[in-house]
Amino acid sequence: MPKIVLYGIDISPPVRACLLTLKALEVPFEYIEVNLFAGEHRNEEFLKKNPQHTVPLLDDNGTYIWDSHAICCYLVDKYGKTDELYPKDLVKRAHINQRLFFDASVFFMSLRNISVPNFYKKVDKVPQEKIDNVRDGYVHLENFLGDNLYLTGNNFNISDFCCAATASSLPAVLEMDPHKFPKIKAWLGRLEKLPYYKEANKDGAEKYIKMLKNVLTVV
Ligand SMILES: N[C@@H](CCC(=O)N[C@@H](CS)C(=O)NCC(=O)O)C(=O)O
Repeated sequence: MPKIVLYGIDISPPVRACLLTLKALEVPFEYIEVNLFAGEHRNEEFLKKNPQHTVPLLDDNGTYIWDSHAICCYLVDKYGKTDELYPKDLVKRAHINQRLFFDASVFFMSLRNISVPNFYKKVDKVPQEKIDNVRDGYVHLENFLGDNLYLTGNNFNISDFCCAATASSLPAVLEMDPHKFPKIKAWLGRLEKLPYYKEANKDGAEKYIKMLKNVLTVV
């Protein structure tokens, strides 16, 4: 088995999506913490591996991959005993990709656009439009769930991991009203039952929420 290293920090939703995937696949890996607040992601050594200076970063025996969505797809394709978490079937995969790209371009970005200015520039005033983007994301996710148990059907896959890592962190900036979004609440409840969910996602999400909540004022 080649040596797999995941670089990350557990407050990061994209890092937690990769932790969920690695745990689900039961792939052994080393986890190296990158202290973003100390700028470790911008040192020369890290930039050589990921010039975009983001975590998560995967080192699979010298092959470097960044962006959580790309990492999760790669891990299942390479190490999955089955393709359940990222099916090869063209239509199933296209539906999963849609949810992954939604997370990458809309859902997680609605959070990052608020958290990054706070973490690195101490911006604590958040324009209402940014909060509206978060609410729009919740609305889309609730609609995607429809009558299904999970995001693309009745089995979970990596799109559930990526979107759940974001959804469970978003209350840092906007509480998720369970009356407006009952399907999201029930879906997260289902994922919480996974034996590795607490360690891989819940604990980090709670830490993240504690860091940001009550720090921000909507203007
Ligand atoms: N689309 C990327 C986003 C990764 C990302 O924004 N990571 C944040 C932590 S949550 C980060 O590394 N920020 C430091 C930086 O961008 O310099 C992914 O899914 O991996």
